[in-house]
Amino acid sequence: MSKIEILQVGPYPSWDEERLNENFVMHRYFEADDKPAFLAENVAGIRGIATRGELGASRALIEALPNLEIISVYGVGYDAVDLAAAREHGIRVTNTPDVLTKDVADLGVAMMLALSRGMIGAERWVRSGDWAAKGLYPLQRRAHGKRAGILGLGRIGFEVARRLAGFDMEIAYCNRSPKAVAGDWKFLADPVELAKHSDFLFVALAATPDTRHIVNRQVIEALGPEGMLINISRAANIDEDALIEALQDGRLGSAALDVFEGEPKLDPRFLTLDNVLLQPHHASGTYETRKAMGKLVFDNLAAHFAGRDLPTPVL
Ligand code: 8YV
Repeated sequence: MSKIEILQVGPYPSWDEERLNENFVMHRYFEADDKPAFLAENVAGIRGIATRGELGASRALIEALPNLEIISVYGVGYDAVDLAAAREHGIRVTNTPDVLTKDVADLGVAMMLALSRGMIGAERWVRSGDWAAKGLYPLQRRAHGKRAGILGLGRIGFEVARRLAGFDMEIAYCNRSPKAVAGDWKFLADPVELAKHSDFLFVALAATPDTRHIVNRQVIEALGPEGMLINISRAANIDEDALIEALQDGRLGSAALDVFEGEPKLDPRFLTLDNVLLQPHHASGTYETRKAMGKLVFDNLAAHFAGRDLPTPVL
């Protein structure tokens, strides 16, 4: 029996690609110079897409594949998949939740600490010889005991809050509705109110059309000149122009960001700011988590084509 053909939209680590290549015919779309010609040549046999959270699958791509049955996403965020198109064409969609939750939360908390305590600059202070030449590193800001706001108390937001409770922080959250798991954490229905009650505001919600720019100018100004914004979700959840302008003129204190509009290309204005911590969308980027994500991408494809229940279905 011939192997099932899969369109691979982005690269995976070698261990994932070996497993996929052993079991499927993988068409490496991301390497094709002439993508329309590549699709035309291979379209007939392709029954699945293997993609990445930030790459997704557009309506155009979905509708270019008449025999497409499933889209398997390497990542928890499936906002780059046109779900309406998938639904219209009866195509299954899967993602890789849970296995990455705690790593993403860890990096969010690490970003808060690294930026509030000036660790990146401190490393440069030592390596550059400034410590010997200029003396003590400038004082930084405390994190423990401060006020933390969690915008989106989903799996990742909950793990962030759970970690921050260990820093004796006063925790509030904003969600579509209060969550029983939140215990005595304060529920605020309005993102502006949450920002007003936060020294550190974590953006941890899934990106949807309804959440686009939920962190707008008003939220940013409510967080204020002493506040820090930490984004471990999607850039689309923040009005990036409003963010940059507020960082430039001091209406916002600082920002720690793992995601950007147009990534991996950033708005060049970010590179002129000294009150930001810039990270290359690697919150789930550990060997342990990425191996688990890659296995789920494979397991969902294998389950679908074997007629079994999908391990982690979205649609
Ligand atoms: C992944 C992510 O790094 O899970 C997601 O949605 O954005 C990240 O955890 C990314 O999708 C991998 O390409």
